[in-house]
Amino acid sequence: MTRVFSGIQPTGDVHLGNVLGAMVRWVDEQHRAESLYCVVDLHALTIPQDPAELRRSSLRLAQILLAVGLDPEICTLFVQSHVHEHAELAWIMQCTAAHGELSRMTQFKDKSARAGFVSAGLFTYPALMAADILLYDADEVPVGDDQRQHVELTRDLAERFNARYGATFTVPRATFPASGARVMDLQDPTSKMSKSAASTAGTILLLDEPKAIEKKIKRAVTDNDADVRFDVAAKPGVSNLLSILGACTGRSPEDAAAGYEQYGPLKSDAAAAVIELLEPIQARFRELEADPAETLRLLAIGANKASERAAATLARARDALGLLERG
Ligand code: ATP
Ligand code: LTN
Repeated sequence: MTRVFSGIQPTGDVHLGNVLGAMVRWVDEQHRAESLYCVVDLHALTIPQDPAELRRSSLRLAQILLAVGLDPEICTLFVQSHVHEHAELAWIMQCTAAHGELSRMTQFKDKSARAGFVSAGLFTYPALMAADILLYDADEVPVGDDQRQHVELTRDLAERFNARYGATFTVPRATFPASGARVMDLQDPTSKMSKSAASTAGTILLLDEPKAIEKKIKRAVTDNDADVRFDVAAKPGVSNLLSILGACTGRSPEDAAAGYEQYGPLKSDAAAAVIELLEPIQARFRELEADPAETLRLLAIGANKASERAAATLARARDALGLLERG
């Protein structure tokens, strides 16, 4: 059976792009493949975090993933720092990666140019990501386009290690969502909806109230000709609304366009569809939020399942490298 691994950082507020572009896909995939999903709190440490906020967001993100539909009986949902093998294999991956190849990572170049404090961890981050993936012998890694280069690096590291020390790791491949799953900012529909946007006016947050969702969609940027059709280059704003409406109702954006002659009704229906998608998720989230001990219990079950496999892979790597066994 295909094995899938993916991770999401517990930083910033989850938005509709994360839900449609990643989480909903993970929920589907858990039924098709043996899936592991990880709240990557160690990755969040690459940028200084407020401790209380980090603890809160890690728990909240796990609750959101459960609320969207990850089922701990079907998949393995866990927190990265609960499985210490991630940090250990990350060291081995840092010693497998070349300084030059890490220097070529475009995400590091972007983030380090913007950051006030550039930690060494921000630089070696892709080695930790490679460890995440390789520990579980993942075949597929569902990610956004921005992570393509990191998964390529993971493949190179696995191949290099295998060539030097003998077959140890499975070489994974990245998988990407359909283009309709890319949600754009409602105020600037040529940029993707992102938690790091300057203002939240164009971002629908998972926990936004229905009124706020309606308001944000009503104010979404469109254009002057009132023609409703899917044409990303000529009509980015309208196309984004059609993608959102389509994704929420299980249709292509082209099909979602049928029957609309004006922007008003399209916006009302898009808002209604988003609210219909998010309301039950919000309700389940509120229930989970009221019982943090239950979430911690579910995460411990996930960590136990993950640890078993991670320990076996790390033992293989240690042995291949010639690290002396503990007597
Ligand atoms: P930022 O843009 O601030 O770096 P982000 O909102 O892109 O953060 P990530 O934590 O990088 O969030 O991404 C989590 C997952 O959500 C990834 O799989 C990513 O591809 C997906 N994702 C993020 N934004 C969008 C979007 N606008 N449309 C579709 N998928 C998205
Ligand atoms: N770097 C990713 C998050 C991430 C990840 C992973 C994704 C960390 N480890 C392993 C897939 C597989 C991001 O910032 N979106």
